[in-house]
Amino acid sequence: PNGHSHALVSRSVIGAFFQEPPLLTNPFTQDALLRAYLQRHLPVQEVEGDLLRFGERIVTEIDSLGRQCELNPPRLQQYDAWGRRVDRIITCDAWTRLKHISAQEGLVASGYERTYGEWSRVYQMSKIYLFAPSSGLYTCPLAMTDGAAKVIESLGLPVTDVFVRLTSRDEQEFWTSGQWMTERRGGSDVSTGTETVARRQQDGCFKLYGFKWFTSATDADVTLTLGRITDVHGRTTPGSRGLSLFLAQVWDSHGSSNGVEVQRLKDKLGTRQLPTAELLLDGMKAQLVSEEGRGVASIANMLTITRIYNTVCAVGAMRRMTQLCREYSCKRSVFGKLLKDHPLHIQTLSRLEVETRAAFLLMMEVCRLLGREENQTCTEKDTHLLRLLTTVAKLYTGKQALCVVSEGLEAFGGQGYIEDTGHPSMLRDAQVLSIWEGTTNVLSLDVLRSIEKSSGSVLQAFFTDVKERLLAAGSSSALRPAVSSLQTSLSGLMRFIQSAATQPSGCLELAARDLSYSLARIYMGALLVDHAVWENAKHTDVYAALRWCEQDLCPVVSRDSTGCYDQHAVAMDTELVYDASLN
Ligand code: UCC
Ligand code: FAD
Repeated sequence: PNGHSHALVSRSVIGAFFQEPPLLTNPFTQDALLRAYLQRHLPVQEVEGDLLRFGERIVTEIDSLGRQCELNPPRLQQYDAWGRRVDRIITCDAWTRLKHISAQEGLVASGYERTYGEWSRVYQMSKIYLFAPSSGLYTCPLAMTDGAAKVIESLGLPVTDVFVRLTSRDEQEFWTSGQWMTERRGGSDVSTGTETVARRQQDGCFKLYGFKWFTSATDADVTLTLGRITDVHGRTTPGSRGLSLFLAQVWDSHGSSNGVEVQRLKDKLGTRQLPTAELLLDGMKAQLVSEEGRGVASIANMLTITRIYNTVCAVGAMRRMTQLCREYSCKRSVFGKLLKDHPLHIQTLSRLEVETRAAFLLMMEVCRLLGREENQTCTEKDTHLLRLLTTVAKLYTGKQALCVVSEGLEAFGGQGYIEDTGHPSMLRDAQVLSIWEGTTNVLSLDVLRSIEKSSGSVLQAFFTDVKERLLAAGSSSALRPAVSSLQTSLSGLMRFIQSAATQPSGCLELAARDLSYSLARIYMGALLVDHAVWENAKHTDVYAALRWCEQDLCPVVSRDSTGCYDQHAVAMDTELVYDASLN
């Protein structure tokens, strides 16, 4: 009898207001900087058309597949019903579909077809950048696949069949690769940490025995991995000189493993879409693909590619977050007006936009340099810059992505924290970007390695390039404050490096992270200025450059003045950190 009043009550409890959610629309059309960059450097209609179409496919098909991968994470079936060990990694259909789409779209292939000559990597990475935030982390196997193809190509390995599969556009033929470097003793310190041994077989192949502690996308068809070759007495050479690089097929066509036991799948904070496993190698048949003892140097080609992908995915995440925040600000009304009409909110979004733009331009510059290297159009300066900036970009954008994504979540208020909006997974996934493929500190030390190994030529290339870009902007009065602060920072950096060269080597090591940040901020500033002086640039490009250059561009100089790189600071840092435990 009181059904009517129930309806009223339930309506009054639920309320009539429902917030419109942020909508994903074509990420290519929404990306003014990407379009401007391509218009400036690669104004090819075919490229624009392909990205426009691909952007639409991301909205209508790919984004929901990526989400399904998050909701249906991989499982490990270790035994069959009859007790046989099977070690089957079961992934969802959406994961397989993303593999097929990756092949169809030539996400790896286009890097090797080189249709656009030295701009081929820019084209390929533009697609990866659009794809990444919707891809359910399928970019991870793609990164390693591209890295493996790069190793095969650069070392001229006689494994054409594998190369063809890794770079195939045919979804049935397409293979992915793993990258197994980390063992329990060390993921950074690979040369001490690798205990896997490789025993030579009579047919010239090797069998590998060891334990790989982190292996992502373990459903990969092949893998590159490191091991120590035993001599006739079963002994191995310690350190980096004892490591060699191997290529192995992981599963055969029936899904049986090649001497690999999957110990367990990792239970991770994020990257849940991705099967990451601990593997026992118990006689995995493998082919030696480097000179004996040149394993680390040989896998470095793979690291270059995977670190560039890391950067591309970091910037992709930042751009997706800013796009969604912008969209939401036009729908969410608070205190009587839309978020977009609250200047403080827009100032917050504008800061995220500046970070994203700076990161984007650095990412594109690294991709451009990679494309030049692969098309033999690289100058010596380009080669040095590629070596340095690959590392600098990975370490800096990994950290930026986490900050931008975190701040972006706040822009949705409480909804940013709610699982089924899909936003929290962006934060979880951003956290890994500064850990895998080399942590921030380890990569900062790699920056030092690249400088030392080139006897400073890498730094020389950096200074020359920044100066050239600033010189070209010299006549712009609007940009003068940015140019001037970049020049001051550059001189300070030069003085710091000259003085550090006379200090004990520990000083430079202590300064490595701040030095890397300084290189990143100065270079990003120079790129923003360079973009802003382009004849078709907008006044917002000038504004972005000015805003970027207002921050401390050279923390290594400001921190040095506090004495934080001298030996006394080491002792004090130690006391501070272990304050409680030293009592
Ligand atoms: O984390 C991983 C996969 C995650 C999933 C994939 C995600 C892809 C992104 C997708 C985003 C969604 S795989 C594990 C990654 N692991 C690392 O990155 C290791 C971090 N540790 C380092 O980078 C260390 O610095 C080591 C391992 C490279 C240090 O090894 P060594 O043997 O102690 O170092 P050495 O002796 O300094 O270097 C040995 C040789 C040298 O060459 P030669 O012998 O000719 O003098 C170095 O110059 O290797 C060369 N080398 C390099 N060359 C070392 N690093 C590099 C480099 N970065 N570029 C060029
Ligand atoms: P450690 O080396 O023990 O580092 C601990 C801390 O010490 C870090 O903060 C580091 O910055 C710092 N540190 C280390 N050395 C120095 C130094 N010299 N100076 C100053 N600070 C230092 N690995 C693979 O090989 N293949 C994979 O597919 C793979 N997938 C992964 C997937 C996920 C989700 C994760 C989280 C990791 C994966 N890894 C993979 C492993 C990853 O590459 C390593 O975890 C990473 O390189 C760090 O190594 P570690 O864990 O041994 O840390």
